[in-house]
Amino acid sequence: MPAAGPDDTAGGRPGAAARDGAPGGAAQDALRGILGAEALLTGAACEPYLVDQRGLYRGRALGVALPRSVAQVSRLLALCNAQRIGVVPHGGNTGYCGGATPDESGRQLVLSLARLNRIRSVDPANDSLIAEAGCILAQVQEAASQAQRLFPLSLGSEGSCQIGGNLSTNAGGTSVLRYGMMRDLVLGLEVVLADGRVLSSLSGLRKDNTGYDIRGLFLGAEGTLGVITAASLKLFPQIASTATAFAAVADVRAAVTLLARLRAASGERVSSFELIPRIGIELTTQHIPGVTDPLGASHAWYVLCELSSARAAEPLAAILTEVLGAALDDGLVLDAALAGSERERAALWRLRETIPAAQRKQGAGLKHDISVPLSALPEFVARGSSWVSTHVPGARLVAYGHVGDGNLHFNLSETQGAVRGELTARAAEVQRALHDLAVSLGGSFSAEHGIGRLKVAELERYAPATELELMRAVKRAFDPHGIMNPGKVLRAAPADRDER
Ligand code: 2HG
Ligand code: ZN
Repeated sequence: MPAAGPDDTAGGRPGAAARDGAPGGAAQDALRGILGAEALLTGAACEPYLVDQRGLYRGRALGVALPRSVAQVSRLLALCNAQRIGVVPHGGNTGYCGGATPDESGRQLVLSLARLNRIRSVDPANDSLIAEAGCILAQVQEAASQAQRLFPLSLGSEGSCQIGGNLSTNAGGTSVLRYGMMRDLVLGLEVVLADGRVLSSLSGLRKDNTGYDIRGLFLGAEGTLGVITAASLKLFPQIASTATAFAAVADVRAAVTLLARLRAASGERVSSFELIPRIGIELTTQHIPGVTDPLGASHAWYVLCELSSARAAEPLAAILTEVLGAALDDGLVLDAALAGSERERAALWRLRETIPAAQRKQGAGLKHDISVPLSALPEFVARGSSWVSTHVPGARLVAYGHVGDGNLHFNLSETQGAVRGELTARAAEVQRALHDLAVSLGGSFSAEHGIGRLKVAELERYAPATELELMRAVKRAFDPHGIMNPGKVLRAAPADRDER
């Protein structure tokens, strides 16, 4: 599906040279006037910004802007809006759906937020901090920790993903079960609108019932409504004790039951509950140096579960041992190991967090980021696995993820020695079957990775017509000329095209 350009009929207006595929000299000069020459990359220097991390898309760009201030972002957007230049906000480039990659026209401007990377303030008494969009997630976690607080968002890519990207994609990760997704961790935003106006609500209020939640619209909008430049984020008490276990479970239903038992026994102490299939251990021990199998015998399914508390004197290990012991007696759990040290805990998490990297090393793969109500998860896995083994017998199912959130990465990997390209050639058919199944069980075809460019057609297929209509109306209201991340989340609607 072609990505929609911001404006294809603007010949004669400023910026037309850029749109016509010429080097865009006038537009580039104007951008340099705002940013300074060194902050506009052109030519080969743009290369790292033109490909998404999965290698699904390769675009071209008019340039890559690296503004240092919100004022520069504002002037830059005002210029792009006037000249109908599409703007593609770009964070740590760790997204899964191509949301930060420009299209192939060479007419779009990549807007990197990397230099807006200050922690503006920390307010421990209000349990909040203000971070600029280009801050790396780990930098935000560190700033919280220095104030004896916790910023709980936790992702495999936390050493390189940027907070602006986390906000724009409403990132999830491994502690959603306890703390919610990125949307739940935000108190306020600073956003530059398509026409350059700046919206700011960074005062860190927890209560502010004053009309529509305009701010909320930018979370998960993937830069299609405006550019988030800073956010006021919620902080929590620091974790003082944890207990982590790796347990083999009888099946997926047993995993769901175990989670319920752990929750009941520990109150709000379950912070992570991740499902790992046998192949997750095989792939990581084979491809990732230093990863070992935590249990002796081989089992079909495992969970990595963690209890944590802000109180040091909490008997978390005792609770975990007791619940796992009872589950062993009942046949829900087949074997289990508790992490006896921080080093052992880190090793368990390394196993979990390197599954995507190990899957990449294995060869081509297909990814499905589905969610269903927890009660339907065993049925989804049973029916999905059976569909895969019947229809794609040559592939290996690598289904893992955030069981506690009803979210699985129901991925497929090419078997070693498979004919190159055979699995990827069937991507559309496999995706259709698995997404249809998730939706038929009341679930979602995109639980935590967003829409980007990859799932625009899926959104059109599964979103209720009224919702799509409203989304398009919101897009028109915020971005009447369609310059903000064109072709991501929504394809340009016919009405938008007429207007141009
Ligand atoms: C994870 O949970 C990430 O590890 C990546 O969301 C999932 O690679 C994937 O499919
Ligand atoms: Zn995930």
